[in-house]
Amino acid sequence: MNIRSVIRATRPIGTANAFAADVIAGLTASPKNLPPKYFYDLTGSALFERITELPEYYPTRCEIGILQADAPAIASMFPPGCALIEFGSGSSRKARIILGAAATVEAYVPVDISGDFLQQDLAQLKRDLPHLVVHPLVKDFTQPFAIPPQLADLPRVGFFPGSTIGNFEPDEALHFLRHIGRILGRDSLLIVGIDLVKDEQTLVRAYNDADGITAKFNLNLLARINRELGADFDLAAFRHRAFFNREASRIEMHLASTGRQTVRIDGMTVGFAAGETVHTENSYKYSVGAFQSLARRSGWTPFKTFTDGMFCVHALRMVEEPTAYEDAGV
Ligand code: AVJ
Repeated sequence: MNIRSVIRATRPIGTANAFAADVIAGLTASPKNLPPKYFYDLTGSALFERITELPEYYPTRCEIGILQADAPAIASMFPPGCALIEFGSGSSRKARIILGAAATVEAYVPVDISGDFLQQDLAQLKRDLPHLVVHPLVKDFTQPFAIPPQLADLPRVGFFPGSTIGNFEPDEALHFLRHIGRILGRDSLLIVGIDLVKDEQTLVRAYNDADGITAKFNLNLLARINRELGADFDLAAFRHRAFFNREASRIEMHLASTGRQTVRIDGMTVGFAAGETVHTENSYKYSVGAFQSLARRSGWTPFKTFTDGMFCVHALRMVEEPTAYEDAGV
């Protein structure tokens, strides 16, 4: 079946044809772009793990350092007997740091679209913290979902580490923070990690590592399109580009075509001019004040920050009743 017929298909959109549809939409747009969520197939996830260990890539190390240093202070804000709800947990490594210091947490609810996530991690977590109720939810956390009924009455603390929110456009980040507010409800707390804006050299190096792992991570997107959609991208004919866009306060990653070329994707042809790029990722960087202002506009009240000067973990509180989806006006 070719891609156009996939796009036309009337059956429910599954993950494979959603990928095909997003790839075609992005590569026929001007300027060309691809959604960063598709970086994370098996190969891409392994490459991302290697990125987090690179000397140049400071965010993961810094956030873990902050969580370790400030876990007791963070835990001291938690209401007794609360549920810790993690958005897009992947590995429970960061939650574990908090859970180790927060004996008062009654339940841990990791929410992730990938069903095979952390089964092993969770088994180990249950052994380490036998009092803890662990209740994973296999859900797309960007969509509304209900807290399991047996946990619904517990006070709620949200956890969204990893600067993942930096992948969203600022208005999308605002919507997402509002959405989390509706899921967690009034009086909830939210712990969110976001990378800080800083000097250009540090930022640019973090996305242009000497070993070229970030380049491999970026190019894997084209390799994945070849593997899964039968395209014929020549990976040697594209170069990794990453730079800081100061006006927009974001790192941009692109794949630049080394020359004029055409690529076939299942019967369709996409042309590239020499030097033309596919924009593959934005990673927004926020000052403490800029993120707090975004949080306020999403209905959250900034409560406390934990920072090492490189990365910031924000604690936010939902003081008012969150606005309903229909009358949010955003
Ligand atoms: C997982 C989105 C936080 O933006 O720093 C790392 C992804 N891209 N190197 C980031 C990423 C290139 C990362 N986030």
